[in-house]
Amino acid sequence: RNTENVSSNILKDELPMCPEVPPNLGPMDISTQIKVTFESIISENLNVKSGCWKPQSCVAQQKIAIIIPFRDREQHLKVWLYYMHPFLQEQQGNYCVYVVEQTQNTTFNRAKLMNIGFMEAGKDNDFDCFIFSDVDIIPMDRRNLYRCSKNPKHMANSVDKFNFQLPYNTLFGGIVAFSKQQFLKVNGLSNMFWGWGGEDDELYNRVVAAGMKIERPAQSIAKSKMIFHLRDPGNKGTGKSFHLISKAANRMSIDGLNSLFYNITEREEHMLFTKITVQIGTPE
Ligand code: UD2
Ligand code: MN
Repeated sequence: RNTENVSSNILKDELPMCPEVPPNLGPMDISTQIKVTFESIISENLNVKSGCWKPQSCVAQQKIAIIIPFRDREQHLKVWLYYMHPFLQEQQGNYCVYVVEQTQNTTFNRAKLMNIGFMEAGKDNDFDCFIFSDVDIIPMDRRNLYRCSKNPKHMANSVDKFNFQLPYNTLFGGIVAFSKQQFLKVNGLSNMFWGWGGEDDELYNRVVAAGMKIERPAQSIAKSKMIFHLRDPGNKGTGKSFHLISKAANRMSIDGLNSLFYNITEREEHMLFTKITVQIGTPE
């Protein structure tokens, strides 16, 4: 038994590091209209276990947790999983997928779900990198690397919904990547954004207030599609967020990861993702 361990360790040590830029990446065709079942996606991704995968031929440079805030978007989740498992594998990522689901019938709070994903994934593994993605955005080019950088990275800067342009310079929604240190530095996101909008702009202000810059991939490789949808019933915009956004720097140290309360009601390990269902309360 001891010798086995030793030899497998040696084998592991002999694996080279994966290259910084994985080989042979390029554009891909995607259709957001595809009809797939969980069973068919599982059968095409048998190497994925509890939502996790890592390359066998090299040692990945980062351990990545992908966090998806979620409620009642099953069709979108299927499309996302169908495209993204092969995509992340082509990129030689060492990754796990977490779906953080808010329990029904309360106002949606995307930011809080993202904070919870960070905390809960961190209990499973020492992840280096956290990529927060909407369930409805699929990149169209494998060169858009799902990796963390020296600065927090905004990866959805060329979405079809906005004609592949950045609608405004401080947009920070859709997909963002933070190293563990970067996310801790901004104390995560505000927990105070109930309903649609503003939480991403507030996060942008936190990053700036913490003295960091934002990176974006080149627009030519960042093209992505958002699956068409209407505004969800439990996610109406409140219109009250401007004040909160502008005061991000003042609140950053007291509103975020260190003021986060929630109850996990269920944790399910599916083949393609871990699902964490949480009660997060309601706006006062
Ligand atoms: C924009 C941003 C998004 C977020 C949002 C405002 C881009 C490309 N996207 O998206 O990141 O800042 O504005 O909050 O900039 N969700 C559910 N169930 C719900 C409601 C939301 O699963 O009932 C999740 C899901 O992952 C969804 C995400 O929250 O993709 C954002 O909600 P949205 O898609 O309705 O918002 P959208 O498209 O305006
Ligand atoms: Mn959307």
